[in-house]
Amino acid sequence: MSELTVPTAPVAALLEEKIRTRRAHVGVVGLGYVGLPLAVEFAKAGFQVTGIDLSAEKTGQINAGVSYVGDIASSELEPLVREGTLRATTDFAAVAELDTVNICVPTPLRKTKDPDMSYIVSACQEIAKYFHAGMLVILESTTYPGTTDEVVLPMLEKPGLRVGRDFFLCFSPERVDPGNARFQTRNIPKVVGGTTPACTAIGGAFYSQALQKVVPVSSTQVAEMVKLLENTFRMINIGLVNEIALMCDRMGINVWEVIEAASTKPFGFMPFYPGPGLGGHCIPIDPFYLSWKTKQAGIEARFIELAGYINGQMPHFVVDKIQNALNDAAKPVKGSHVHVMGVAYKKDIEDVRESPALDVILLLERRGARITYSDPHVPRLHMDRFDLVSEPMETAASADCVVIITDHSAFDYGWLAASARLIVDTRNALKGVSGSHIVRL
Ligand code: SAJ
Repeated sequence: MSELTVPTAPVAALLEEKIRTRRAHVGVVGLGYVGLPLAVEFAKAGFQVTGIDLSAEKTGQINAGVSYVGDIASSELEPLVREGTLRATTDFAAVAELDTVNICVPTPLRKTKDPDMSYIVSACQEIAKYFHAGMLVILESTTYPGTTDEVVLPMLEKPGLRVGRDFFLCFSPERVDPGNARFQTRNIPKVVGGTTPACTAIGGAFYSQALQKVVPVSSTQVAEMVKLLENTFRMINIGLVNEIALMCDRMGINVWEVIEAASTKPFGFMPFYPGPGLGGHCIPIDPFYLSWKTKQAGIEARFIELAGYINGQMPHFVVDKIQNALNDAAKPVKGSHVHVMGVAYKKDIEDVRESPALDVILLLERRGARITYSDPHVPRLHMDRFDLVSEPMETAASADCVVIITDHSAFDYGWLAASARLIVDTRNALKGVSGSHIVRL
């Protein structure tokens, strides 16, 4: 005869009560530009928070109350560490004491444009060692639809533990826009979808304690797809406007004027701008997580592939413009001094990941140009074939050609237009400035 088992309160009710009374011990794995702000928000909401990261340098800085993430001031972090609300460790054994874990690790692409799931897998392998009943796990890393239920869930399941009853699993896309003063972790609506309805409910209750708006959806796949739609939308529209720029260039039409006038339409239009290519660690990458998955399902993501091709062509187009501009000045690219203004992947930030400036510099160097650059946010540019340091903007005055790749606010464009012999402007930074020495995208 089976022994009488005293029915325990449903695990969900116990966990939800811990969350609502803020007695839950919150964990965040991956303390980068997504994880650290999330950890801080939950600590500020009154939870005990433990951050886990592989980098002892990162955890050491956090435990010293020093922030290395632009969106979090040390003055905001230090009190939380001092009062013991937030601590960081490299030891995953801390998971044994946690009630919730958010996974915020990178999801890059391999060179073959296949998803690199190694960070998610290794984080889950470590979490699984200390994982216990009653936990809520939420994956935040951008990934293809199906990852949470097909990759993460099997790594957490243990004999006798059933998802949605004994533990809870969700996906919630990170929407952090580094440097955005208006939208920060706390006030960006938070989409969350669970493996089961009970998971979604717990995930929603969790985020509601620290964030302003929660948007529950019916499954992890929907939540995974939301993020991919958001960023694929941007990537394809940037590709469209880059193709429009190529058309306008061929027809001698000022594409910037076209976009400015189209933007007067008060509905049904959203301006995007042409540029030297597509940089960053989100937009050039996220859509290929989607196209990789759809290929598995036998569907060709043709818009993504085409936009990827067009965006990938822009650095070549820019280098051709530079070559033609030098040619018009009877100067070969070979041996000419080309000065690059701005190498970060977008204005007023320091990140150079996937920056089109890297492609432009490599292409010019292959054609024999001598390259220098100025970027107040990027003091040094170390790449496989060369090692450059940012030079004063005055260097532009002595160059055979200046190319504006990233239109940082810190540049003095009036001085540049008056001082440079020849300028290729890929960002319309010299809008309204005329001169036969200025060539626009
Ligand atoms: N770009 C263009 N033309 C445009 C817009 C962007 O060429 O009209 C280029 C940029 O120069 C850059 C690349 O595209 O090289 C990406 O720029 P981005 O403005 O999309 O900035 P990201 O990569 O920082 O994207 C992030 C994303 N945030 C998240 O994924 C959480 C994206 O969803 C945001 O919409 C974007 O920030 C934002 O709006 O700032």
